[in-house]
Amino acid sequence: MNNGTQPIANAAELKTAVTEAVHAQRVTDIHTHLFSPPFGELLLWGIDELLTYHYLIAEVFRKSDISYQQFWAMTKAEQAELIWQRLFIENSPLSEACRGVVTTLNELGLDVSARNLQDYRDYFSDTSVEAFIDTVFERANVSQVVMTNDPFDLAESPVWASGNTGDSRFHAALRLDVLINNYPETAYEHLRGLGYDVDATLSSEKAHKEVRRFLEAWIQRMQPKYMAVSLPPDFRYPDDGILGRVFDNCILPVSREFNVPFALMIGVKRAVNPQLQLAGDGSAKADLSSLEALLRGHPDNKFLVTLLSRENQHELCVIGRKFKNLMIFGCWWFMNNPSIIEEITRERLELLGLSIIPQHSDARILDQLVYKWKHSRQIIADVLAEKYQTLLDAGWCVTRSEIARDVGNLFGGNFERFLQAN
Ligand code: FIX
Ligand code: ZN
Repeated sequence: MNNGTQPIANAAELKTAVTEAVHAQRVTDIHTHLFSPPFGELLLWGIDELLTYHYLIAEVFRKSDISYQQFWAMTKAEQAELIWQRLFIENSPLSEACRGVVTTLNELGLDVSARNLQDYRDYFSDTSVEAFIDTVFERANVSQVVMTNDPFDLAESPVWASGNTGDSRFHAALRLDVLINNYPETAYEHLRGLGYDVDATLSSEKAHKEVRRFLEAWIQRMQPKYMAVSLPPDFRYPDDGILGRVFDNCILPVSREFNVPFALMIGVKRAVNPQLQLAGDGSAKADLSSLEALLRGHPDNKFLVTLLSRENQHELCVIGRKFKNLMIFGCWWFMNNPSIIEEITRERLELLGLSIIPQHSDARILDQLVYKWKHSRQIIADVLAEKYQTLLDAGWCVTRSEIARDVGNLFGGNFERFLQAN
C-alpha cells in the first residue's frame, strides 16, 4: 500500500490521487461577498436569494417578456418564482449560474428531480443561519472566507463599532471603491462628516495625511487581509488625478507600512445596462501597461490581481513572471465558467507553475460556496492531473504527499505566505 511517499505508479493511480487531494483540501476563499452572522441581513442565504442572484436576473430577462419595471416591483419571493419557472422549468438550467443552483440543492441533500420549490423553501426555513454556515463550510470544504467590507457602508459600521464580528472563519477585506472611484461624489463628504480634514480634490499634504489616518483606523478596526478595489478597463497609472493621488500618497504607503497587500480587480464596466441594477455591469479588455508601471514603481508593495477580460489573461501571466510582488488570483465573474476556468488554469500553471491562487468564489449567497467550489475543484483537479501526467511521461516521480503539498499551497498556503512576506 502506497503510504504517500512512494512514487505513483500509473495514470489511473495519479488521477485518483490528484482528485482525492483536491477534494480533501480545505480552502481559504480569498474573495467573497459573504458576511458573518452579526452583520444580519447583509449575509444572504436560502433558496430565494440563490434564485435571485444577479447572474440569474440577467438571464431571466432573456427568457421572459417581463419589463424591468415590473420585475423590480416584485417581491423577492415573486422574482425567485419567475426565475424558477422560466429558467428551470420552462427551459433546462444549462447555464453555469443555473447549474450552480442545481448542484447546490443536490449537495445539500434536496431532491432536485422533484423540482418542488416549496420543498426547498421548507428546508431553509427549518434551519438557523449558524447551523447552515457549518453545513455549507463542511460541504464546500472551506475553512475560511474573506468578506468584502466597505468602510463607507453605514449598514456595516455598527458591527465594526461593536468590535464583534462573530465567527472567526470570516475575515475582512478593506474595500476602497468609494474612496478611489467616487471621491468627489461620496467619499469627500463622508470623510468631512467624520472630522477628517480633507479637501475636495485631495490635493494637499494635509488631506493625504488625513486619508492615511482614515485607512489606518480601518486597518486597526478590521484587521483586513488586504485592501481592495475594482477598476474599469480604462484604469491608467501613473495618473495625475484623484486616483493617482490616492494611490501614491495614501493607499500605497499605508499598504507598505502595515504590510497589507492591495488587491486590484480590473476590467469592470459598471452599469452598461443600468436597468439591470447589480446585474447590469459588463467587462472589457484593460491596458496592462498601467499594471506593469504600478508593479515596477512599487517593488516593496504587494499586489493581488484578478482581471475580468479573457483577452487579458495570458498577458497577466507574463507580467506575473516579471514581478514577484504580484499574486494572481481567481477566475473573476464572467471568467468563472468551466471552459474559461480550465483554459486560464492551464495557462497559469504553464507560465507560473504553482505560484498562483487559482480560484476564489465571489459568492454573494452563502449556499453558493457549495457549487462554486465543487465545480472549480473538478476542473482544477483535471488540469493538475494532466500536468502531473506529463511529468510522469517524462520519467519524473510524483508522490501523494507531494501532490497534497502542492494542492495545499494552491488552496491556501500561497495566500498565507504572500500575506506574511515582507
Ligand atoms: O466588484 C466585485 O467584487 C464583483 O465581484 C461584484 O461587484 C460583482 O457584482 C459580482 O458579484 C461578481 O461575481
Ligand atoms: Zn466580488
